[in-house]
Amino acid sequence: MFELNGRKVTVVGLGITGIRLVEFLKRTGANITVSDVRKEEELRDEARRVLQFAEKCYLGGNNEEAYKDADMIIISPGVPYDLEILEEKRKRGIPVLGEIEFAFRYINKPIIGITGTNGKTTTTSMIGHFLLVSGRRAFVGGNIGRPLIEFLNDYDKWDIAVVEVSSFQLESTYEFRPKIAVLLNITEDHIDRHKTFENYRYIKSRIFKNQNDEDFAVINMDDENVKKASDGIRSKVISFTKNSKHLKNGIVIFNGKSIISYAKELVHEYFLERFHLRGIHNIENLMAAIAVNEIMGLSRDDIQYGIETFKGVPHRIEFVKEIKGVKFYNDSKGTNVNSVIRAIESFNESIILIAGGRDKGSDFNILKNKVKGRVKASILIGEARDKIKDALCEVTYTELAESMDDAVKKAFRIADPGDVVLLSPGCASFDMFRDYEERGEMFKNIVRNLLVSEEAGGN
Ligand code: UMA
Repeated sequence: MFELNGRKVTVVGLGITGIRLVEFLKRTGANITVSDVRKEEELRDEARRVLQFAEKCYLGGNNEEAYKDADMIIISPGVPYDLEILEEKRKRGIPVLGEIEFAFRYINKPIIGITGTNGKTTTTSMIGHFLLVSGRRAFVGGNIGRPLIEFLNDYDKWDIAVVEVSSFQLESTYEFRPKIAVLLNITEDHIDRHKTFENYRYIKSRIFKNQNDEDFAVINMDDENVKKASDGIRSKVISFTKNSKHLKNGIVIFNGKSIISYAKELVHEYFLERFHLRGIHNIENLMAAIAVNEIMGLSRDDIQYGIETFKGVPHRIEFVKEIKGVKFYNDSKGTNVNSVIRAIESFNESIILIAGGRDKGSDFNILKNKVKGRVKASILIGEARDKIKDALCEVTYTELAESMDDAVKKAFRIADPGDVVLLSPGCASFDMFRDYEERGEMFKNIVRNLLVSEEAGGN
């Protein structure tokens, strides 16, 4: 914990993380400086409101003055870790912490950290749901859209923090030590920021770095990269797998119909008939969630109740509406190539895929095999649309669209009754939208109004 009264603290980035940081810092008596490359008018209202708490504000660029004399610098996840000015401050011994690291130093309660390339949000929500329905006072946050620093606003309200942790956040951790760390899977993502896949995998492994034999690691033993990233860790390992029938200290699928846990002395069976989520990847997420909640001491019946009452998360293969026999699904959170593969695998129906957005240096050729025979058309949007078209045009019909509205209408015209229209972009949203949530909400609104606008002859 830091004594911040009167200390000069620079907050870099005034998105949701920066806003919550400034609110917290104000209560500590710190002397706050804020910096954001956006101009004041480009900030959201809440960010403009907290500017009044700052002694100094540097907006519209990355001004070196913002860092001058700082005793500590706290960065938002979207701020590149290797900015020159930050490197220079580190060299001079000034602490440069990510928000997760900073918040962690103030939290003396168990933290469950969930990372992986895909499934983090669903698994985090599932773990939180199981804990909450069993009566535990769980804070659910992190990369899921609610910064961990918010925990501190109501410290006494929570007994435990369930935190989705991204590679952007892990990159700037030093002492962060979750009581239970979950690593779901590692496939290529964020190469534009982390430069190489090996570096990305190394950053993911940091979730285990400070754990010791009193802590737990929940890992996917079917994923070679997860195994590499968890090699030599000191915590107690609970594995999960879809390929083995029995696993000492682990969780397995039984006949595709139930999950058996050998994690504790008592063997438990969990039934899947009333599990609402599609796709084998969600069974993997569920196995991880079961492992965590068994470690947390939840009863078998509480966990089974959680399985039956969890309805999924918005923007993750979220059913929107059925129109004239065509089902529309919103997977706007599918921001990398592998999540598109997982989404496609979740359907037996023929798919019209809406994809595209800002490329993160991905190889879309990986999609070819999955798309072939399953995706009857792909409608492509955003900056990456030509690159995706080049990758997919041999294996499916492709069409370019100018906007989300245009894409949805084109997809609907191609679709036959019984088909699925799936928005699973495989890209970041920032070329056309504020974030993936805005993209998903827009998709849902267009779908909900589709018949009305089509009948009015709208285009
Ligand atoms: N900014 C600068 N300088 C820079 C870069 C950005 O000043 O060099 C400013 C931007 O102008 C902007 C602010 O920083 O005003 C945005 O900060 P941010 O990108 O960290 O966004 P937040 O709103 O604080 O949201 C962040 C996470 N965003 C990113 O990692 C990009 C959210 O994850 C997270 O939910 C939130 O903190 C709470 O923890 C989003 C995400 O896309 C969902 N995450 C990536 C992913 O899931 O793939 C990692």
